[in-house]
Amino acid sequence: TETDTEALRERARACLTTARARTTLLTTCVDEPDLTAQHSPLMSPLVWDLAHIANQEELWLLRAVGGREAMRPGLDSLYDAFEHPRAERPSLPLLPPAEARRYAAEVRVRALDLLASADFHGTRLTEAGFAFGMVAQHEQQHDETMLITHQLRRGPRALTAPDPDPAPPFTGPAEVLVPGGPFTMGTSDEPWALDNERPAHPRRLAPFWIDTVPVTNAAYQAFIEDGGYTTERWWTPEGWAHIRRHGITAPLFWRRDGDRWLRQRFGVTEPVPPDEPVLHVCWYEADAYARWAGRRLPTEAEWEKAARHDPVSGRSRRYPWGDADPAPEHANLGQRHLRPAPAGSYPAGQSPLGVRQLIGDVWEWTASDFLPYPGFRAFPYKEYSEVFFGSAHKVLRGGSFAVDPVACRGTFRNWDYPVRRQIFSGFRTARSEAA
Ligand code: AVJ
Ligand code: FE
Repeated sequence: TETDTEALRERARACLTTARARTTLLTTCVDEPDLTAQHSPLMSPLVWDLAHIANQEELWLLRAVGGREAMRPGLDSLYDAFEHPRAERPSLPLLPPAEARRYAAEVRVRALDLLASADFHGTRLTEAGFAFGMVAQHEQQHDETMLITHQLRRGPRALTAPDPDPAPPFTGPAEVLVPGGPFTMGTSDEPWALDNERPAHPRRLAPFWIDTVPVTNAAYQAFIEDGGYTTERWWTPEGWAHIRRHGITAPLFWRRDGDRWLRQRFGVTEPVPPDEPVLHVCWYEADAYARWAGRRLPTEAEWEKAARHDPVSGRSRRYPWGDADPAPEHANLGQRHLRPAPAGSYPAGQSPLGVRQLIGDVWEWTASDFLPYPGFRAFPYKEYSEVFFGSAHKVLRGGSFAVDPVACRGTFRNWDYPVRRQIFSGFRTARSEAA
């Protein structure tokens, strides 16, 4: 209806504006040399992300939707993520910070202009404002990427945010039984869901147990202290070879100090907080911990069933708490805190079966490779998802404290190499009921 269209138009405008406020903060809280420097070969200079955000907005909104000409010929190639790997980007003739800001602002003025009159019922790209939602999600995803760059950057603190509320240690049941049987995975009716989340399709799972809360630093420390990193049998052959080759003995950013662990976070060193979900572990570490604990990582389908399945109605919810958009009482999202909340936080955000913190706090590694759902169709470009399908990438679910609600849903799928740990990654474990 017309009201729905106007509500989506307003939502798109609000999401684009929220994203830009975040981008602006992340690119003005450090000096110019820090914007053009490469803080890690794994990451782009911040100024690349800024102009890439604008270039994608120009490509998908101004040109694909609006039919406009390129604003500055030559930019597309500089900011094409596939043409230039991250390590190469600092040596490109990138727009200097002031130019990148001007370009981003010019694109945005025109994009909002276009949004005001765009037909939301025309093509698949404009249906329900999809392209605008996609561009807002893209900017927020790069805002998370830029926050990772900030975490890797050395030097004094540049960003601050209030800490999450303290919470008493979680004393509920350690695990929850998810009944076997069918559930609906993925979505066909979430207007801004990306291609890899589609279509909705039935899955049948055996009953399984899943951790009520993400694995904490205290639990992970027990694995370390029990010789987890020096005991080959907990690791896959690839994982074992990887930690040996790179001398990995603890999560990234952890450092031993006498008999305690310290952690560096956004320019501040602090003791590792025991009740917080563990962060900055790679898939191999998550997998080894689970084996040590006599458990395993949940599959992607198990994670989604735990997060979305309502055993009373049998239907799948948008979020663990229901169909309402995320609010602060549901989950730790949107960089309003720069750390995960203590395990057991956000009871209002728990699933019908009582599983907590599935959304927000830490991305959760799953056992699954990133593969297309039955009936998958690449849209609007095959470089968004399709080129990444296969056994090289593992799926992460649920979103971290660094993810904005617009880029986080019960169906949202993230993926990365199993060695990655600069990302805001943690995990929870599971076991089959029969075991
Ligand atoms: C979905 C987070 C893996 O950062 O590579 C950004 C998102 N795609 N620009 C990535 C993305 C294109 C993507 N991840
Ligand atoms: Fe991108």
